[in-house]
Amino acid sequence: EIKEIKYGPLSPANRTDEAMVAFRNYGLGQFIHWGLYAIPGNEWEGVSARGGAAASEWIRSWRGPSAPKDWVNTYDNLYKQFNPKDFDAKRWAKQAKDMGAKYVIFTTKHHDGFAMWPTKYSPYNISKTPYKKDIVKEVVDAYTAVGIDVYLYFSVLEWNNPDYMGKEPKTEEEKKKFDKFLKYTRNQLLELMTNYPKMKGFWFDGTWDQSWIKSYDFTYNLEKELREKHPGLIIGSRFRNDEFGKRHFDSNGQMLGDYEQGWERKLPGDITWLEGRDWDCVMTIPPNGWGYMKDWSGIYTKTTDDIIDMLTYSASLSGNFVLNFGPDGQGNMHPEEDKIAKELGEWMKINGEAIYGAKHAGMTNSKLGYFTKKADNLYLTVFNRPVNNIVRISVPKAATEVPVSATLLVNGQMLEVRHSDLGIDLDKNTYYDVLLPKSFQSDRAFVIKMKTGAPKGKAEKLM
Ligand code: H79
Repeated sequence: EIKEIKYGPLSPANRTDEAMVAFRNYGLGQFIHWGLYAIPGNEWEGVSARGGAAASEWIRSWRGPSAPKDWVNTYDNLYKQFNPKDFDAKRWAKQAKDMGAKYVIFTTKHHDGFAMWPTKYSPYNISKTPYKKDIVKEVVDAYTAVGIDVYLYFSVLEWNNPDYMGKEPKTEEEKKKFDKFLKYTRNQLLELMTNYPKMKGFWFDGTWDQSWIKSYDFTYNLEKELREKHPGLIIGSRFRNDEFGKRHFDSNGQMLGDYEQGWERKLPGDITWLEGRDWDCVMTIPPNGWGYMKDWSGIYTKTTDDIIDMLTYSASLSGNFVLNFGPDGQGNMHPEEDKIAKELGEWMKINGEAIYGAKHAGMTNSKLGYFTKKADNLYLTVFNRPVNNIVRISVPKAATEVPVSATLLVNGQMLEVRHSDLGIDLDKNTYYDVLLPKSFQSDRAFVIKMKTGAPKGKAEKLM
């Protein structure tokens, strides 16, 4: 039965305005985690924080015998050393552009509470570092200049703020403190939208504590205000919860926000898991760890092929794939990130057509590869090439749209399409075989682009 909910969604499901259509068509994005945690890079004075902190950007929470003495205090003072001499937002933006990213999500403030912009509302910000300059502004300007939309990552939770508490504020004093914190959060968010009017949306994080969850009246009004002040603003499902404490989705299952924000380092199993919602997947190259990690040895770090797999898989389920980068304390990407960005960009230049603006094709993905569609184009990204060079695509016999011609995206070569059929009435499917030339070789996944149209003629009988 339907529950009466006062604090449900504030924006319509499946928005069709220009900003939301742009979001829906991005395909590929870049995440950047940059903050004070870039300085230690997941270790301190030769001691690795692995195992002692969940991820490199969580190093402040490093405890136990291997943690340096007075570590929290050391961490909180790292800002005095933040002076990234190699930072050049234009270089990052060019790299992202060459990689094929259509949007970037940049950490304005992570859980440590340090602001990468000169906020008026806290002294703990970039202007107090030797670097001094407004990093958020440099990022917004450089990326916007090359046509990449900018989204601002913002952690509500703050580890070092005495006004913040994880639990529900109960005493008068706690209530006063947390009320101050809520006002501060509002001020910062309005400040970000005012300072960087070109920003397209927020990517919220750190909203899981009871203090925030119990503030549903405040957050409801805040979301309303943010939307009013910045028409077209895009907010994910992590920002808010209803009055029953339901996060992401209200108690009636309605999504809160414009896109589903639950796909962090994981992917949906199939299209039915999404029920037509917009979504993004945010992914690290190491298993976990978003901020800079000096040492990538001894862990499985994803390959360019892994990334292409996850990207095309996301597109086949109509979602955006966002690849994370964690630059070091000087403003340089990890060398392996540079390598992956370059290789992914080379692949996207050829095959991006199968990703940008491409949607779920109504076809079943298989080990062969993943399907996307755009207008009357059907794309199949092939990861496992059959040894007989016959790419067999099964289509329900009742289908009114079937593959009628095919080319390879890499070189435009026409491929023969053969309609074959088992000739058995019980078989619900009929088969379209795309024949790959033996001479065609590819080191990576490749894309077959098919034109679809009404089925014609009788099928050849299969043996
Ligand atoms: O910024 C990156 C991570 O640092 C951040 N999100 C990405 C984008 C992140 N923070 N936490 N997590 C990811 C994992 C959260 C784990 C949680 Fe919990 C489990 C939150 C609530 C339950 C662990 C236990 C943290 C708080 C309690």
